[in-house]
Amino acid sequence: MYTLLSGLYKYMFQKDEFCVLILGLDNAGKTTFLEQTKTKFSKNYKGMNLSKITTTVGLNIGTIDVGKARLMFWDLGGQEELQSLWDKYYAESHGVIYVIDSTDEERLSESKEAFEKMISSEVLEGVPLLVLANKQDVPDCLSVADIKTAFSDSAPKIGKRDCLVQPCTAVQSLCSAPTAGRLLCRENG
Ligand SMILES: Nc1nc2c(ncn2[C@@H]2O[C@H](COP(=O)(O)OP(=O)(O)OP(=O)(O)O)[C@@H](O)[C@H]2O)c(=O)[nH]1
Ligand SMILES: [Mg+2]
Repeated sequence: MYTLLSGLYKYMFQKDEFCVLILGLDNAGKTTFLEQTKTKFSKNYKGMNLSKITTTVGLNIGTIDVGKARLMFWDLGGQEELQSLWDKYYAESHGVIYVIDSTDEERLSESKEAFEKMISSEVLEGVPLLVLANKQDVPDCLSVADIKTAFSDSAPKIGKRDCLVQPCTAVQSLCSAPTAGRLLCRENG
């Protein structure tokens, strides 16, 4: 009887958990995006002052519920010396959000290099990918189309995995975090 009831309880209330990595160069806006996501989707989370966010050394973790899915975000530091730690988290991730600073044309090729290294990992094969062209509030920033063009020769490495590029303004919470959730839910049935 206990097993039956606990099974029923789990069926009704237990959420499927997915780990989503947030990657990208330093200053791209990853932690800002995570903070906004937590603020928008966690009822009792007040959120921190965005101007107090400093560069991430290590990782930040955030959890939100989207429908029957629980998304655990791991926001990793993007500085060059920290990028070598990214692959330690690949095996456990169900999705990747890659954040690009659309105002930083100078570092776009550096970002593309880090992106290509990441998607070339066999461990991430088939893992859905959401690319955010962040800082769209800044006049004259690169558009999604510009970024797609700059990253176009990465397409063969992306292969058949689900991949979506979206404009984003993390400081104004104008991007859709659950897009990652929807991608994941589709991928995992
Ligand atoms: N204008 C503008 N600035 C943004 C936006 N998102 C983030 N920023 C700013 O970009 C800077 C870096 O943001 P972070 O969230 O710390 O960047 P990060 O990717 O976590 O950087 P690391 O932790 O060093 O890897 C901060 O000054 C943010 O306020 C945005 O949408 N628009
Ligand atoms: Mg950070």
